[in-house]
Amino acid sequence: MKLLKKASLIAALAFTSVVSAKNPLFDNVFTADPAAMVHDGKVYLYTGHDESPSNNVFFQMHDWLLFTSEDMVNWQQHGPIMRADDFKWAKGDAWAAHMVERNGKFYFYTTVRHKDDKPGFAVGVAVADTPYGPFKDARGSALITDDMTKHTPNDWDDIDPAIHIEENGDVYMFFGNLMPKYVKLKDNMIELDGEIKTIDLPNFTEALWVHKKDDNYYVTYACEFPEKICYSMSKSIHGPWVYKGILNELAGNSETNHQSVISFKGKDYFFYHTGSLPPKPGQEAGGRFRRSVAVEEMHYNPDGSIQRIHMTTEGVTEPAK
Ligand code: FUB
Repeated sequence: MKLLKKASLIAALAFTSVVSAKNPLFDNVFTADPAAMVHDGKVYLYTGHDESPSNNVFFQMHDWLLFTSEDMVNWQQHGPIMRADDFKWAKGDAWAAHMVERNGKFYFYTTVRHKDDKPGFAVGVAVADTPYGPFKDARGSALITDDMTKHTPNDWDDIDPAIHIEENGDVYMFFGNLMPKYVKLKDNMIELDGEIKTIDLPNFTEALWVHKKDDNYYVTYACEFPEKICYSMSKSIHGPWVYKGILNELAGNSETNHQSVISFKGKDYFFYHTGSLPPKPGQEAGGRFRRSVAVEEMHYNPDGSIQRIHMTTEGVTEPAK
């Protein structure tokens, strides 16, 4: 059985197909929780994988998918890069993740549900020598477990890890649901280096993402419920964060709205997910548990603030050069 799983994973990795941009980006598979990484002239888009048979059945998410593009218009579809149960201590639930490169290694921070010895959602970290994998658990245990934070009673308050590496090499992990939190990581990328701190972000729900442009830090996050994307700005990774308002409105037909921001070949892009994939014969349409990743160009104002995202059906039509 184990061998079979490995074999099908290798087969999936070998299989790639090319699709052209439109929104949602991919219509042959349900994708969610985009986490984009720019590396060596290429965009690596890691996504969750919605497999719920119906929008009345809660999330069924077992693995994470990978798509790549050299121009933001043409996308190569790869197979799954990892399953939640590749973490031996995890039960399943491959929720939002984040990939980052450090010193030639690729670290994949993931949300998963922990086995019953430490119940609740947890954060794991896997590592590989290439952005395609193969990924293996970097610690053999969770980096964050539910018992480590007590700010909210729910057992899904330690989800959605997002990494930011400072220019001096310091690494921070942002994460959380209902209470936004961050913690410094050691240089080895797989251990905490200090206490977990909280941040003040209005109407925070989940899906933190931190990026820096010029001398401004930005934290974008899902706010309210159903979710919009809001953002705050700061001059330091430690805040104070100044609330700047709504960046993206409710995304069609989905209560969640999980974003990812990149700069690539001189342009800025905003990934998000919607529930707007139309039905196909024999297949229920997209919706709250059957989501699909989309992307738009993102534009900054001269004062560093970000213009409201304009969600489109066309997506990105001009190839990045
Ligand atoms: O995809 C499962 C969960 O839904 C993610 O972890 C959240 O950010 C929300 O998108």
